[in-house]
Amino acid sequence: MAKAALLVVDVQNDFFPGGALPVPHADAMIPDLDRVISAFADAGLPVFFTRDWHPVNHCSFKALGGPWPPHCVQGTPGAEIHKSIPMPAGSQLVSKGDDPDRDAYSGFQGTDLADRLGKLGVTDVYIGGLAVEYCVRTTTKDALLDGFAAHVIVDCVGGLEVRKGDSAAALREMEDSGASTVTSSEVIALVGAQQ
Ligand code: VGL
Ligand code: ZN
Repeated sequence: MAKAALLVVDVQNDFFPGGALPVPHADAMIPDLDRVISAFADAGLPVFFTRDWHPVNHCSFKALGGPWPPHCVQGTPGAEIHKSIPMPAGSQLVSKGDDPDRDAYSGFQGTDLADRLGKLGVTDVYIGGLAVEYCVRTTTKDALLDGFAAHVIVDCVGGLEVRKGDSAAALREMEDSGASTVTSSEVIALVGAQQ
């Protein structure tokens, strides 16, 4: 039997408008994402939140030769999960990117996420969050490599669009790797029907 889990990727203040590395219009997806989170919680299905959790001297920061402004520094307000995205009781947090010398976009890289999903008997992961070209893309591809079926919730992701078209290319790349794309309404109907 299929068992679903929800992976909410990096919905942290710094990735929203006003933050250090904002995804344009990221707040537009919050209502749909919140409905999906509630649907999983109501169905008793596991909900995981990944968070980018960098030390101040992280190698991805411009001052250290990386591509990004400082963002999601451990313990700062920018690293907190957005206050309009409630974490249901029992949801699990996965921190990544905490090694100063290693860039880590995927929620599976250097974490025990695969083990935690495996122990729960999860077969299918539904993925939403930020940013679609970086952490959502790499998390989705690693989920597939780890043997999970991966489904990207297209209206619950947003892209940085460093170059125009990056988000669309990322979605194509995930599909080419074997991920499916679904809408939040489809996921909510599916999860509701499993109860
Ligand atoms: C991310 C850029 C840098 C992400 C994290 O969450 O997609 N992007 N660090
Ligand atoms: Zn980062």
